[in-house]
Amino acid sequence: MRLIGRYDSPFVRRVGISLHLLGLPFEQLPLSVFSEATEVRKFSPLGRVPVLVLADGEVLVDSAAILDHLDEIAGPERRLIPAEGSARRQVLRTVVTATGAADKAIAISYERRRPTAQQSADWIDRCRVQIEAALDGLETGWSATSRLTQAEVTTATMLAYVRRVEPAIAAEGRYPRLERMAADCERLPAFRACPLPDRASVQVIDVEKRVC
Ligand SMILES: N[C@@H](CCC(=O)N[C@@H](CS)C(=O)NCC(=O)O)C(=O)O
Repeated sequence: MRLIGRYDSPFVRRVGISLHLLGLPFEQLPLSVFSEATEVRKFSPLGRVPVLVLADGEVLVDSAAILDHLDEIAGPERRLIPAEGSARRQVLRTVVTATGAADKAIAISYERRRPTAQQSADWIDRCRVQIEAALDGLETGWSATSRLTQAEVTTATMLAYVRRVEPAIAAEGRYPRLERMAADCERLPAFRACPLPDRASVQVIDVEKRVC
């Protein structure tokens, strides 16, 4: 399988980490949706990542659809979103809250790519309020589980991305339960295999306007 996209995207990163957790071998094609948009569109007409190209050439787009397929391959014991019942609903509730927050952080990041005079402070504030509401809800309702699920993977990757785009929102100590959970996740081999670019390289990427 081939995963298209870079780990500066929380959506690509959650797919890469899930592939590692499930022990599914893949190679990554780290195309940028900006500087390599033409290449990305050859796989996905929308020009968005992640894209997963299966061994037989079938192309899956959108992280939720990709993860759904990976869970199907993994089978009932290993899948990262439980197959049914309240456990499934609980994980999905967390996942959609976390992906919603990631969407809003990406919206801020994209707003900042526009010429300074055209950026809307109101829009950025609106997104910030939405991210904070999502994080508040996740923090309040967080309860540790005995086994890693997509709830942890998606929340931890979202938190890392929010920290990079809007460090003040996720300042240390503000969301202690989420911080502890994310720190535990980031130590796992699957997370370490899919690192967010470090701050120094991010600045270089930002200058080149190649950041997600
Ligand atoms: N709902 C999509 C969101 C993916 C997404 O927002 N990808 C960003 C990268 S972080 C992207 O491709 N942006 C380029 C664009 O939207 O033009 C998913 O879960 O895969």
